[in-house]
Amino acid sequence: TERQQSQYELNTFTTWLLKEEQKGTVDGELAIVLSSIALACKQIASLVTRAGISNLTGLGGLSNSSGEDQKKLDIVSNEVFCNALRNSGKTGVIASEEEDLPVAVEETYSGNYVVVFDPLDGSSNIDAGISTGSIFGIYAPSDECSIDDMDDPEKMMQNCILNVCQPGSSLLAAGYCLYSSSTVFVITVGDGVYGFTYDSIVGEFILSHPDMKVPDKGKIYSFNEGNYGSWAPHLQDYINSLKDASKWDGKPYSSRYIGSLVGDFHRTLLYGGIYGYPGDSKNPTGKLRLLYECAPMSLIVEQAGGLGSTGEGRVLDVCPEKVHQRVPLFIGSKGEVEYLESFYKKA
Ligand code: AHM
Ligand code: MG
Repeated sequence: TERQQSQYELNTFTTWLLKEEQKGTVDGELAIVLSSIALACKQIASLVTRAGISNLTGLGGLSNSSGEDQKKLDIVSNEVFCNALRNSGKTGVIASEEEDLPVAVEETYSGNYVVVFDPLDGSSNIDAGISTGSIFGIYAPSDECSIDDMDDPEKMMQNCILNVCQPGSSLLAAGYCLYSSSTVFVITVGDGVYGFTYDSIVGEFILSHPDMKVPDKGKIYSFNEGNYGSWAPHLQDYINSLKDASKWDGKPYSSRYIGSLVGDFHRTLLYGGIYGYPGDSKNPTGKLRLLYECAPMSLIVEQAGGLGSTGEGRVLDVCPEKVHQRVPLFIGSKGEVEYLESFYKKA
């Protein structure tokens, strides 16, 4: 029989990790990588909260591999993530939205996990105090991209790229941290989805959302509709159908768009609905990056009973050829993503 929980018992992320280890869904080394990531997220949460009073708003003066201007906080958050992963001693290769190429980590002792991340997603929202987030994915350890190949840097880099370019279906773990009115850490290790809310007094993530499930349907759509004019006709038809009240018992879908994937996704996970960033005539593959944005979110949504689609197929089946490759994304409630896909099938 199960022991009754005392009212003074705290279910922290650390205790959850220990239980997952007992269940055999994570091993001790992966648990260390995950705790390091949770620590990085706590540090970024505090930096984001204090940005306006510690001179961390505005541009950092550099641009990233996708040609976007980096904010000061993009650069700092990337450093925080990299340091945390280095200090874990368990990561072999890391790839970040903010780095041109994957990096082989010198301080690895064992483990050699491959970690991909976007340290601060939605950073255009930062200066206005609006939600942002971090996203990460973890692939199985690999020894092929190792610092021992340092005498042949070209070979080392090719191996690192090969190691990082894996389909989302091979992810061992994925998660995100939302920096908003609360700081929420959401994770899957392939055994359901769990959400933890940061308690700044205890200094820990506390289990607040056990076994999260996305509703099968939800009448909220989240797209940057400013791009409507450059969308394909079948996509325009789809959006028009959501707005056509006569189709939906007199009440059309509601539109909600923060412009921060983590925030828009988190709402979709809890309330149901669909988030989309389609390709358009200018950017046929859309904006979001497969490796550290679309694939981790797709693993989470599938583990919660939803779908992550490119419009034409499962995001988790797409094998990246390039580290910063983009892919169209439609993600959320199963019924809503299937309805969107039906417009692609008709096209
Ligand atoms: P970023 O990684 O440079 O922050 O860009 C990703 C963000 C997502 O969080 C968000 O969903 C999307 O870009 C918003 O793009 P847009 O401003 O085109 O709507
Ligand atoms: Mg991003």
